[in-house]
Amino acid sequence: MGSRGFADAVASFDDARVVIFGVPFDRTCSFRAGSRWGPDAIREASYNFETYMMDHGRDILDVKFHDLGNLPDFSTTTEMVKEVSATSERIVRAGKIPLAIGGEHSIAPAVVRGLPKEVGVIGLDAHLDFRDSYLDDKWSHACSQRRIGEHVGFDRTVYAGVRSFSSEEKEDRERLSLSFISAFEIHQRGIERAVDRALHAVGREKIYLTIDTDAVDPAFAPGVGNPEPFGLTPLQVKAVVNTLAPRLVGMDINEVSPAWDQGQTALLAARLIREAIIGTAEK
Ligand SMILES: [Mn+2]
Repeated sequence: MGSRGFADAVASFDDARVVIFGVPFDRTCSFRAGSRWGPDAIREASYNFETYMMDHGRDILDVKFHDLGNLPDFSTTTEMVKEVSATSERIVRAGKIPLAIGGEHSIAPAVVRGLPKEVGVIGLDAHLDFRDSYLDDKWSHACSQRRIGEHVGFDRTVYAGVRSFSSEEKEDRERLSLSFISAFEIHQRGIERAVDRALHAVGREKIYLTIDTDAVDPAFAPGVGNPEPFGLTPLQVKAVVNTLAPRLVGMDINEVSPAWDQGQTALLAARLIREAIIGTAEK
């Protein structure tokens, strides 16, 4: 491991309920590179927090979790997808919850492929990520939901917080009946209603959550690869994580690019990971 593990990840692999691993991969980045530094920056930020979480009334040390460290620096998406899927599958087969830290959003479908297909996928993202291919790569970060939908079904995945897609993505979305929840709808009608709608849309008990940090407004989380105005607030994202955590069979958080801010984006990601971990014990 290049740096310290995630704070309070003191359990062994065998004892852990949640297993963290980092994927420092940003080779399909189209605008601002640097999410390869995300996993270690998020781990470093994780030491900021108390183990007691006052809003949950419990201590994160009550939940056993382990940090595997980072996967290697892959040179191609093919290689990355193969190894990330294998790692995810190994964790799932051991009866544990994989929690991947990116790296870019291209890691998400790779983690999902390690899970059984009977899972609903809820994403938070400024972007629909529904291109069939981008810059000649089907595993680009811009295709994350397309690849996820191919695995679990286009009616079993929904991204929320969306405020940007191309005209081709719009056509494909309509043709393939992919639903989404816009950031504007969330601001008008509230985050609780959006989570209800997302759960209803995917129609599964078991949920995989993928958080592209650019779902959050760049005023709060400027350290991302593709910042997009009109985003969610940190508290709205916390509400999503708190609601979904008891049903999670896997999660990733991606696109934190620490060179582009003063550390606040990694700090938020670290806190959201802690919210997810403690929430898995709130069945
Ligand atoms: Mn995005």
